[in-house]
This record gives sequence, C-alpha cells and structure tokens, in this order.
Amino acid sequence: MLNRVTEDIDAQTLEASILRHLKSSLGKDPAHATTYDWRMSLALSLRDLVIEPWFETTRKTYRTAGKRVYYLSMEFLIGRLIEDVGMNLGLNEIAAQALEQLGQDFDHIVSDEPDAALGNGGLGRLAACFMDSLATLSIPAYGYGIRYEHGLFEQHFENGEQVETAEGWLAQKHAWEFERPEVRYPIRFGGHVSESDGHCVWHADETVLAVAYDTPVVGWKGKWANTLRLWSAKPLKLFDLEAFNRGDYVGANAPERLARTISRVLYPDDTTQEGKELRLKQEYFFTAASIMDILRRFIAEGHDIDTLADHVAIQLNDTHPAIAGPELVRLLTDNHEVPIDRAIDIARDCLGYTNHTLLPEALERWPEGLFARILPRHHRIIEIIQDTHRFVSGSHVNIIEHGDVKMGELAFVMAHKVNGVSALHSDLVKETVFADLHRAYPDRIVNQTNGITPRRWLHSCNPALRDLIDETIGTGWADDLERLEGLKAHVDDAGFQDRFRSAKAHNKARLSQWLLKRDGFRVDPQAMFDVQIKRIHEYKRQHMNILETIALWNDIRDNPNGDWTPRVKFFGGKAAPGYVLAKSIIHLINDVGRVINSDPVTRDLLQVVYPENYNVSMAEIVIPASDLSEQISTAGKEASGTGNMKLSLNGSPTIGTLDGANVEIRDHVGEENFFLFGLTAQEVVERRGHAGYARAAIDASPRLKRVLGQISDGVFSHGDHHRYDALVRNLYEHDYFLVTCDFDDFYATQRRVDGAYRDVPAWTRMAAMNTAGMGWFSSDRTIRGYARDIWNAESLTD
Ligand code: 26Q
Repeated sequence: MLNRVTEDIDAQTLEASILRHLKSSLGKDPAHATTYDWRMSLALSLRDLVIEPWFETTRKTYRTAGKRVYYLSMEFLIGRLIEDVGMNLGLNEIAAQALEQLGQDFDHIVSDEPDAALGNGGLGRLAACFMDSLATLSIPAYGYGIRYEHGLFEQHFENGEQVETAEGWLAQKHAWEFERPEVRYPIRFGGHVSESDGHCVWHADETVLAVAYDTPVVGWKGKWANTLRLWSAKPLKLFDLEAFNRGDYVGANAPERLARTISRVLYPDDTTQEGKELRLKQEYFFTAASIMDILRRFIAEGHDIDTLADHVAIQLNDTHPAIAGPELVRLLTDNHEVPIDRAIDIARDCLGYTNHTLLPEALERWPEGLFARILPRHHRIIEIIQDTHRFVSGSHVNIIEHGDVKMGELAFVMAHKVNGVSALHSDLVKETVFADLHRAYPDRIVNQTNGITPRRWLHSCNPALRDLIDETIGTGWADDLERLEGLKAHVDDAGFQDRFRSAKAHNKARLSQWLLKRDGFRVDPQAMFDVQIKRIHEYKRQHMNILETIALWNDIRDNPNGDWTPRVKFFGGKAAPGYVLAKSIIHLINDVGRVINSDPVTRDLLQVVYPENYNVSMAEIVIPASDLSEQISTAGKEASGTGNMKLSLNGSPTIGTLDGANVEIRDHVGEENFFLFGLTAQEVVERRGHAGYARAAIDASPRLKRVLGQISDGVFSHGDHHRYDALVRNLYEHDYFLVTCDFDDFYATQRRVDGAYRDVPAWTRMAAMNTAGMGWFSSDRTIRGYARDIWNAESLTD
C-alpha cells in the first residue's frame, strides 16, 4: 500500500529524477558518473519526496497549538539512510528498478553510503530509534545534537589489537542535510559575572557561533517528518585579517581553529568520564543553542512565557545536556525578567531526565573550579537551584559536593520526571544512585522500558523474515508490532517452521558471503551462530564468553568424537581507546580465535569470528543471521540493553542473566524460550560481601582453572606468559563483575543450548516464539509511554 506522497512515483519518474540530480546537483554526465554520483543522486531524489510531508508537518504543528517534544542528545547513532527512507516511502523496489534501467545495482549503491556514526552505542542508537517512532506516531518533535565532523572512530586490528583511526563521514557531502546559515546563535564561555541593582550580567571572554543543519526524519509510510537539528561550531570572526596583515599566518586562522574544535569529534568513551574542558564546552554548546532555538520558536508564536511548559517538553538523554536546566533559568531570569523561583519551576515543568547507568564511574561530575571558569553564571544559578531544592524538599542532598558539580543530581532536581530504561533498572535507580532524592521526591522516578524501531530492525534488515510474517499474519505489523502475537498460532505448523528456518538459513548465508568477501573468512553456515555484539566492557563480560569458548575447545579436544553441536562464536564491538582492560579482552578474543581457527581437530566444530569495526550497518547483517543472543552482563549493571531486543525479535533466543530488559524479554517470550543463568542482582551484591569469592570460585571449577592456566602459559600468545597478566590477576584477585562466580553456570547453560539446538522443530519453535513475543519492545510503545507519563504530548494523526 502506498501513501499520498509517493503513489504517483514509478520507476520512470524516479529514473528521470536521478538523472536530473546527476546533471544539476552533481554536474555529471551519466557516462562519467561514479558510484558516489549515483548514490548522491538517488539520495537527493528520495530527499525531494520527503520535503512535502516535512512542510505539511510544520503546517499542522503550527495549526494545532499542541506540545512540541525536544529530544536533547549528545549522540544520534543513525547509520545509513537511503534504504531507511526508501522503506518508509515504500520506494525501495521502484528505486532498484530505476537504477537497473540506468545500469546500476541498488545494493551496491546503498552500501556506498557511510554510516552516520554520531554515537557510541546504546544511548545514541536509542535516540535514533526514538526519532523514528516520534515521526511514525506523528508527534511534533525535534532532535537536537551536534554535527560532529568525525563520528565514532574506526576500529582496526593489528596483530589482534585494536587501533583507532579517525572517521570521516563528512569528507563527502551529506546528502540528507540542509544547512541553515540564518539559524545561528552566539554561544559564550568564560569571563565573569557582575551585579548591578540585583541584575546579573555575564561578561564572557570567548564566543563561538552555533549554526544549524537540519535533516528531515520521515516516519512510516511518509506521513509525517520531524527535524533532526544538529549544531556545527563556526567562528564569530571568520579570519583575523589584522594578524594576517602583520604576517602572522598561523594566528590569522586561530579563531576558526578554536571554534571548529568544539564540534570536531565525538568523545569515544561510553562509561568512565573524565572531566575534560572540551567535553563540557561541547555539552554547553549544543544545549545552549537548542534552548535558545526552543525559546525563539516559542516566543515567535506569541505565547506568554509563563505558559512555556504547556508548549514545550524537553527530554535530556542522560546528563550530557543537564546544563539545559540552569541555561533555561538563566535566559528566563536574565533576558525575560522572570523571578528566579518562578524560572526554576517553569524549567522543571519542561524538563525530563533519562538515566542510562548505575555505574558510579560513569556518572558525570565536573570539578567546580573548571565549571565556574567556563560557565560562571551557571555556577551561581546552580547554587541557587541547590538552595531552593534543599529549602523546599527538606532534603540534604547537594548538587555541588566535595568540589564537584554533580550532573545527575542537577538533572534530577531540575526535572519533573526522571526515568530509568527498564523495570529492573528503574527500581535500582530508586534504591541506589538516587535513593535519597527518591525519598525527597517520591513521585518523580518512573520507568520507560527501552524499545527499538521494528522498521529498521526487522522490516528493513530482514526481508526474508518480513515476507514470511506478511504472508502469515498479513501486513500492518510494522507500526503495530504486538500483532506479531498472531505468529503464535503457527509456531508448531511444519510448513511455517520450514519457511522460518529457510529465512534464517538465507540470512546466515548472506552473512557468510559478506564475511568471505570482506575479510576472506569462511564460516560454516550450518553451525549455530552465537552472537555477542556490543561495546566492550568488563560488566558486559565478553571475557566470560571467550573463557567459555576456550573451555569448550578443551572439552572437544579431550573427546573429539563426542556429540558436539558445531558453533561459530561471533564477536563485534569497540573498546574506548583509553580502556586498557577492554582492549586486552579484544586482544585475547583475537588471539584465541587465531589458535582455535587453525586447529584441525576442532575446525568443523568451533570457530571464532571477530570482524573489525562493528557499526549499525554490520548489525543489520549480523542480527538477522544470529541463532543465539549473548546477554551475559553482571546482574544489576546493564541498564536495559537494546541489542537483546533486536536479536530476539529476529528469531534469536537469548542466553542471559536477569539484567536490564532481559527480565522483561523473558517475561514476554516465555521462560521456556530463554536460557537463564547466573546470579541475580541481589545475589551479586551479597557475593561481593564474601571475602575471596573469586579465588574460591576458581578453586571450585577445574574447567575454569585450566583455562586461566592456559592463558597464563601463553597458549594463545605465542608463548608470551605475561600478555594477559593483568586480566588473569584481575579475575583471581578482584573480579568485581563476578565472571568466576557465574562461569560454571554459564558453561552448563551453553551445553543445554547445544542440546536444544539439535532438536530442530523445538528450536525453531523457540526462535519463532521469540519473534512472536517481542511486539511490546517496539520503540513506538516506549514513545507512547513518554508522551503519556512525562511529556503530556499528543499524536497528531488524522
Ligand atoms: C560521558 C562523559 C564524557 C564522555 C562520554 C560520556 C558518555 C558517552 C556515552 C557516557 C555514556 C555514554 C553511553 C551510555 C550508553 O550507551 N548506555 C546504554 O544506554 C542504553 C540505552 O538506554 C542501554 O540500553 C544500555 O544498557 C546502556 O549501557
């Protein structure tokens, strides 16, 4: 079914449009066009078709004076857009025909597009899924972020070790954006604050311009298109002509260099936070520009400033934009004559804060001295916010403490709702990080379990399964995902099972070919594809997974004629460049892979694959091909996870702990379709109280002891006995993440998986029950929850 905008588009019109763009936008004759030229022409042609719904969205939004949602995020991990936009417009087949007429291959053109990798992992990808759902639900919304020149670094392996190189997606023109040179705000830093008759004046000593770049975000069937507005930093003064005339050629470029630094590069850390000045400047830069833009739009519509919260809902994606609170208070008091107490109340009514982590080392704090130097006016405002909060609530919790400005406490106090991202996580937020503030504001913390967009993560990335679902329960599930329940009636049907298995086999063959072409690596597509794809972290326990792999290898070698289930262990993910232990885990996985993959005894039973540079586009190939989803974090540490949802939705059962959204996934797909193991969050806390728990666990597990001995003996490191000293010592002496305690249960559960996988109909049923049970995890459901419980925003569908 096509929609209003695109129903009159056929292959001929699209072909003509592509040729027109090739000529007028790219300045190329078809005879000399490169893949880039064709790709840009296709993207621009599709972009043309989004403009009308985009304008219509704006007109509708202005007509109904409803609330607008503003999603502030340091990260938007978007990936590629051609296929995504094409899918939403229902035009991918037509585009493929048009290109074929032009002698071009659609898949080849599509894969030429660089990923927009403006994020580290889960948090950034969640923001992208939310933008998709906001558009699909016709909720007037803007995403605000930074237009980084360099997205997340590219990962290469050199002798098995991660090395990073700069990513350069903007080296080519970005087809989807519109530069808005007229939408610009001066963003000030530093200086001092003076006071005259009760009025504060901030005399800054550095100013850069924030310039807007807009990308339309079109929803399902092209009915609605919101805006993703990314800010780029430009110098106020383009060039220091005076310095140039003096002969100071380097100095002449200084203003430009200084400004551009701010939006130059995405910080590649996704947990440990270092108080880096440039990071604070990035946070303030994009937050201040966004708040100014929001206020400008509000005032242009002629509303009274007192009614701001009736028209504006601002969601903070973690604490990274938490300076939004003080900035809004500053603008209301200093520029709009609102008394400060009232300004704080208005700001709070507008703001919501989403927490994504309980790890103490990940909670943002800034040295007060640094903070006051960069943002002196905000520093004062935070002191007033703190006093007001303590006075009103009677709470003794401070925002500024031990010489640090604590962004979590600031965001909490300045938001009318604070949410966790899974049921377990939200409970733990109440019990741990924000226990005292929860007592002071008992109605503030709510839960909004994460979700994923089924358009990108099933409809688009898994055409084989999509077609089977369409034929089994009809279309209409892509924006009403709970319809997948309808598959349950078919999971025991032999015909359905056959087709479900062929879809999986097709996707496994696709991944195998991709790997062979890209890395020259050959995998056995008959084997079970066991997949762990996510950032590398101790708490995610990739090391437990590779230790289990070694133990399995040992057991196969001890009994090569045993009844083994062939497996390919897939790993994918990057480590923060400064995270030494995570990098050591990567090195170990690659070392182990090298040894195991060249062992003729086990070759047909066990392989380890770790393709370089895991990103959104790789996820789109790997996830549909997965048989088993590894979600094995230490209970209580993974706030939610969203890869767990993508894999289960694509018919890949989970082996996992009771952590994050795993708990709810298990409830939805049924406990018999989920391989549970490991300590619970409560047991984890208890176990940490037992002195020497790690050594005790190792002593009780001959299997684990042997594996650790092999690593120390240099079996995987060409005889180098010391390569993994730190890693092994950490497990013996510390093991904060309880790898040693969960190891045996993990190993035993994996062997249960082996058995289950060999019962082909039972396994197929289990995989299909995963797909059928995952409807609730659509990000459409999540966004409806935010709209209802936090934003009080409406969907404007007609
Ligand atoms: C902070 C300060 C300085 C530099 C970087 C950062 C920083 C950057 C990214 C801190 C954290 C992040 C990303 C966190 C993240 O991705 N968290 C994940 O969020 C997902 C969406 O809610 C959850 O599903 C995951 O469980 C959670 O780990």
